[in-house]
Amino acid sequence: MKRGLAVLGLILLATVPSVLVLLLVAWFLIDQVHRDLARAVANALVESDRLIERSAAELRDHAVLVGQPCTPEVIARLAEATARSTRLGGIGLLSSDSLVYCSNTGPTALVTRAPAGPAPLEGVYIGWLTSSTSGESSLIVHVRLQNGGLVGRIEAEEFLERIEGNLVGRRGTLQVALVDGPILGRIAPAEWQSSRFVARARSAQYPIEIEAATDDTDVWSRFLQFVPWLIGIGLGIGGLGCWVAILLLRRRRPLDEDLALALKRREFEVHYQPIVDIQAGRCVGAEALLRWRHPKRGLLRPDVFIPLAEQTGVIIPITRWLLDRVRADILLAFPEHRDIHVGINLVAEHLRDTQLVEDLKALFRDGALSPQLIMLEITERQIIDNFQETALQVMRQIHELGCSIAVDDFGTGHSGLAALQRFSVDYLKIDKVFVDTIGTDAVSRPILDSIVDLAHKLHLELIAEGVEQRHQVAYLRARGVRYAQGYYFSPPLPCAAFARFYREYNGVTPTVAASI
Ligand code: G
Ligand code: G
Ligand code: MN
Repeated sequence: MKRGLAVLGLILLATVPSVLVLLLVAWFLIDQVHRDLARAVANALVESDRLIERSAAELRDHAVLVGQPCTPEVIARLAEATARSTRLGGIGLLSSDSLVYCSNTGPTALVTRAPAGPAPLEGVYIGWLTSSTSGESSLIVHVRLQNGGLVGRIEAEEFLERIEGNLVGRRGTLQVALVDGPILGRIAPAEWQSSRFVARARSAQYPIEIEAATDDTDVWSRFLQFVPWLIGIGLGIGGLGCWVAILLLRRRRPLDEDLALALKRREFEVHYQPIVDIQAGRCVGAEALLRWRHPKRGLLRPDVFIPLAEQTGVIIPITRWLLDRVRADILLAFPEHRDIHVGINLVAEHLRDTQLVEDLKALFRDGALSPQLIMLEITERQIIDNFQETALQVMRQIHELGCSIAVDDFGTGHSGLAALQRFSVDYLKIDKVFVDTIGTDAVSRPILDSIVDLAHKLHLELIAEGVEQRHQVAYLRARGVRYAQGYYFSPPLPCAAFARFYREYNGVTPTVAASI
């Protein structure tokens, strides 16, 4: 569950920055398009004002004609001026009552429309003229003088092309309209579809409004230029995220977290190392040794996790589970021969209160298992550490139940001989280091003999541990040591294998249960 959340978090960590970068780029591009459009409109307005001013200046060159009658000579001069003009498509003379009475094409009585406003005085104004045949409007530049004025016509198409500034070439559209008047015209690329982005502005001098627009192909084409970068950034961030994710997921969970769950997940096993009566040549039981089948680290030996279980307190429920397991194993694997003695390892924690005694009582409650079969092993060091009232009481109660007590690893701790007497134990387990001295001239060699003598004087039974060689067995037997365990007889075995060992060693005919 926690791990799932972690994975989700890491995926987000890897993707969110990429998405944010993508959004940022999109926002940046859209903003860029808006600004480009605004700039295009501003440029177009500058061009448009300039075009109107130049046209007005050009018209003023012919101011002498204003007020003259529309003679063929005047018409010819207007036609010539029109032909020479690069901007104007027609020039006319304006009477004092604002009527075009003469133009390059001849006498006329045209009214050009100007946007509503105060009656025009001297100056430059613009208006429009809508063709009665095509319905298209053109821009009319008025230059008003005292006695009349001049007008010049700029074709809408010409006007747009002059102010456009290649916006259309870059997939835009440009439209010019007169304020309170008609749309003069619009130019757009042939495949123009929609105006997703629009910018609009008015001239400060003339009632002209210019609008520029583009569709999103502009954004897309810009976006595509960024794609290689985006892929690079995305891969970079994603890769970094994955790398971190893998590192975090690979990181081993601390063992104590696993240990707390191991019981519930049924990851423990019990192995049995046979204990042999070397005087009688019989297997009499075993020491129960925990194994932890860790899902990732494989089979773990107790020296790795027992200290941890002690620190975290889970040793109490683990031992309770072990006791139940041992009981079930004995009842199942030895249905007829229930004289299997089993040694159970304790820790100091077990001597601090009477919980263990309660657990033991529960174990024997239904009478199926005899308390005499259970031997509780406490190391010498743990006994010394617990030289106190509660520990004494716990051990007394263990004895009252009928179980026996062994001092484990005897000789390796501070030899608390006084403690040994007060605690009244039944067995001493001679540590392997002393058994190893048999047949050598090690300095510690006499200790083994001392332990054996001591045990005899205190009427304690001895169990030699870590016996590996025949001459060790011979020596121990000759010295009167009764029990031994070690690789010479057998390593710790799973229950079924131990049951087989027991039957073979003791020459018991196999029963149905032996095949377990
Ligand atoms: O063979 P093995 O590695 O299992 O033994 C290592 C030590 O782990 C043993 O000497 C024994 O003291 C300890 N040990 C094994 N099983 C248990 C157990 O169930 N409880 C406790 N407290 N110690 C155990
Ligand atoms: O409870 P105790 O600390 O005695 O546990 C004995 C430990 O020694 C266990 O880890 C067990 O697997 C191991 N062991 C048992 N017999 C032998 C043996 O003959 N030789 C060696 N080297 N180790 C043994
Ligand atoms: Mn032990």
